[in-house]
Amino acid sequence: MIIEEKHQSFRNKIRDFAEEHIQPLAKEIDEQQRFPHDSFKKLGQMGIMGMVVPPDYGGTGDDMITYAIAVEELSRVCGSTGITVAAHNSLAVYPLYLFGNEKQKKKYIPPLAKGEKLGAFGLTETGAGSDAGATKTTAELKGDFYLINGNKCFITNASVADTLVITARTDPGKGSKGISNFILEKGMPGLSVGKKENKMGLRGSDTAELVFENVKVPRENLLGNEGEGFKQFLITLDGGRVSIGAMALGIAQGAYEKATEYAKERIQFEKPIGYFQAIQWKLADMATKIEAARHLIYHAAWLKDQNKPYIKESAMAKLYASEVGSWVCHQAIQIFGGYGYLREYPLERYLRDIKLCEIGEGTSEIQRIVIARDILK
Ligand code: COS
Repeated sequence: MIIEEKHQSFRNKIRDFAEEHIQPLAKEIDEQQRFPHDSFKKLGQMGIMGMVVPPDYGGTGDDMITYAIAVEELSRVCGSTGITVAAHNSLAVYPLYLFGNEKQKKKYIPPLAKGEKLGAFGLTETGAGSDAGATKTTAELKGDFYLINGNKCFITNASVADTLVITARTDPGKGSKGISNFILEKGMPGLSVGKKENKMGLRGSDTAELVFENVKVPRENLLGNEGEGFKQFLITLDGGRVSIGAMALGIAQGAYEKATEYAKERIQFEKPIGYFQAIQWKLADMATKIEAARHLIYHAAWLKDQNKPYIKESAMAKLYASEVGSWVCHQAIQIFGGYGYLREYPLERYLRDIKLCEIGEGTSEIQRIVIARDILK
């Protein structure tokens, strides 16, 4: 795995941008549950909304390591911005690029890649979370269109997305092989947004239900072929897991830096608390685990860039970064003591935000299953 000079200079650029434009909004969007539309317009102008696709489709064609750094640096100051960028790129733009035909790609990707439009991925249902193959939403072919009926829940960007990739069952008798993916557009009759969720964390990101009531979707909006949907979304989730790992890494890094600064400033027993070994050992463990998570994430990203298998590695990266990240956020609050528990300081937001990384795009339990299957296959 090689971190090149270009990665370092990109990190400097995105960090400057994040500290200037994203960080100042983080507290307010969390408190108000406000989606910061303008941030994504600006990120679009910087190319961050189309990092996973080449310039032919309006993207930057960056490698996966650069993309992971982008999500990491945004999440270092604001997890909500990090997850919105991750879901848009990895779960909406990327499957369109991977599985779309030329006409679909030319039509849908450029406005997404430039940040003029936002994307979402509708997979999860109330009865189809970890068991994503249990999708109940149906798509019935009626001549030159499909009629889609059903519901999705916990969908990131649901109420702000213009373009949605969703999964539906085209063949009820075929289990996971009877699932297909479709491209939907905001405003299609019968497509509506249901309940907007009031979340513990990532409150500046949008999470809502999607409702399909006889949505007429042109046959040409089928992504790939009928029955390929299950594999398409497992492949999509592999990439998505690297980005959620990067998000956890960024949040952990942000919490760790704040705790380190505090350890140098906070005086107790007439000394900065960083003088005491109880605090030193915490900081040393935090730094070591964060660095290990960073290596796992960049390694998984590098494997993908080399077109090498990375299913196990992306699951390991997400699993480790999210569990270690949660632990780091706990330790950071501990170092802050009573102040860490106050809303006035960002530490409690970091802890609320990072919890999602152990749940979304496959729980930690699912990551362990993916890893174990790969080991035992
Ligand atoms: N990439 C590509 N193909 C994959 C794959 C992957 N990561 N994982 C499995 N496949 C293939 C398998 O090779 C198999 O192909 P064949 O039918 O040709 O043999 C097929 O997909 C089915 O695989 P499998 O039998 O392992 O599927 P399961 O139904 O047992 O499900 C898990 C496996 C649990 C791992 C899967 O359902 C999963 O990842 N669930 C979590 C979903 C999730 O993350 N939900 C949250 C979404 S938030 S957007």
